[in-house]
Amino acid sequence: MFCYQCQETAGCTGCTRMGVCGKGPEVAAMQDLLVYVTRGLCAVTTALREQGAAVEAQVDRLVTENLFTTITNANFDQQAIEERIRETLEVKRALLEQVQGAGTLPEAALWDGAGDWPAKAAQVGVLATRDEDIRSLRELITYGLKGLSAYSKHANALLCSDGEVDAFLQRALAATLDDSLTADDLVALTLETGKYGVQGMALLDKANTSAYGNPEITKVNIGVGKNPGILISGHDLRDLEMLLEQTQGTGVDVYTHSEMLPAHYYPAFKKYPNFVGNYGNAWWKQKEEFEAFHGPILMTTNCIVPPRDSYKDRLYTTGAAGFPGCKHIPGGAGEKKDFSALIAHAKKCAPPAELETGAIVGGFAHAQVLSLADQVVEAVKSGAIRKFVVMAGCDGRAKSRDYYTEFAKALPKDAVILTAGCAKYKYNKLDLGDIGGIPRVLDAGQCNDSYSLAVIALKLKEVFGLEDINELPIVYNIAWYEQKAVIVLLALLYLGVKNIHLGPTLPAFLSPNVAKVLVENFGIAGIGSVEDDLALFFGDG
Ligand code: FSO
Ligand code: SF4
Repeated sequence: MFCYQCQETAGCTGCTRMGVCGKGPEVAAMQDLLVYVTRGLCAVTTALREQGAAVEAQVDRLVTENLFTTITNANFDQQAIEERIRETLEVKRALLEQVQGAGTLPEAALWDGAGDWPAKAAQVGVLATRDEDIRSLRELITYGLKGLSAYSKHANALLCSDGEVDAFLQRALAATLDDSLTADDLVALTLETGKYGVQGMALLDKANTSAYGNPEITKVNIGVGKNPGILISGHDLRDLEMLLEQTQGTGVDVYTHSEMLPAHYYPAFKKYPNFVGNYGNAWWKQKEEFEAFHGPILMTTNCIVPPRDSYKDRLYTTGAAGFPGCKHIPGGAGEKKDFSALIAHAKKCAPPAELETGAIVGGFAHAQVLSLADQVVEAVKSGAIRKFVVMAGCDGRAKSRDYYTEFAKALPKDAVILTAGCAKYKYNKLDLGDIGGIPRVLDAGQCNDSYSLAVIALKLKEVFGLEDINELPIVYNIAWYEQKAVIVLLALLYLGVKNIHLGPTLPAFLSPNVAKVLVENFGIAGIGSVEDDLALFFGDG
């Protein structure tokens, strides 16, 4: 196997025997093959679109779900992945018949699934591209598209889609098969991926806020109640809504975990009396925390850590998520999922053990922050707020990520953190206080809500009458882990944001030359020591 798509890749170079995430070589091989057949399908759909033919929404969904399935920690179930390969080959076969001059399509589009799959997978993985710069750019684009697929899929779950995003996604994925493209072509496509990243996140923002209202300032309980509970993790708000509906009057409470925390900020979910609070921390602490929760856990998206036997029978998956031996709740976009098995299971369980007490505050997505715009602008003009520090992104296991806690603690008292994603768990329980009533940690929501941070920055640029987004008193110190962070990064680059610091390590999939392009054109940098970075960000006084 060879996989280097996430920040925790072995030795900062690549997982070759076993994933640090727990992904074994057989699953890795089938994920490689799934990406390969999906690329092939995209070459077919792109050719059809060029011919003027329409592509059905079902095919668009198959593409996004396939890519989502291969995101880090989403799906460890080899059979489920093989089933997707079969389905993709079947859909591709039917569409291929409609392509004029199909013989000129790349091999991935023409492969019909014959032969030994593991042997085929070994020929089509990441290392199949020999040139390290072309490989680096192809993978950078592919990972961005995986993130974009995740966000599109969440919008699809709320019956929203954007045909332009789907058509681009498929065109760009097909382009990663095209040997005639130069490194410069692929750099241009990388930036175009960022453009559609913005569009995809805007789509999801609209889907979420139309369905559930605009996030608002909210205090979220981090303690526990006395009833048995169901813990819901991941990012899918539609799954949460269905779970809340179905648990009404059952005596079972619902708690959010990790990236589901921001659901509490939406007005629509506040009406459910059994929506008790948030339990635990970021994804990587789940082994201890799921054990202590005592009740069933629903993983709606990625961020599964291979479970301990002690709670494996309580772990359920749905959507793109999967783990062998764990029950999977079926249901596609627009379908009602049946969570009765979890509810019956919860009734037999003890209430969650208390991990902590108190509350955390969040809900600072664009509408909420813009409603406070006068106060914020005044604080900046008076000097009460010197700088905003965007610390969005992911959390992870690496000890080196303690940097972010120390950095948050050491920030000057006139700095405000803007955050989104699970990176927040590194500092959202520190009491960092407020500046004239504005909390020093403003949590916009999930990683996709980084879109809100961009909207806020663009609004401030307008209010201050600036030419360039980089003239704002905003600095970027972002933590990344998996591929959704890649699309957020590409989106920020597309919006013209410069000098983003990315840590705790730079992606292994950036070849030295590709890293050089990002450094020279966008000022991308890694992180240093807390002291040095504070001096860098605030040294101008
Ligand atoms: Fe975190 Fe996991 Fe949202 Fe990622 S929960 S790491 S960037 O999947 O998706 O922020
Ligand atoms: Fe390794 Fe990350 Fe790939 Fe898992 S997802 S195999 S940890 S690079």
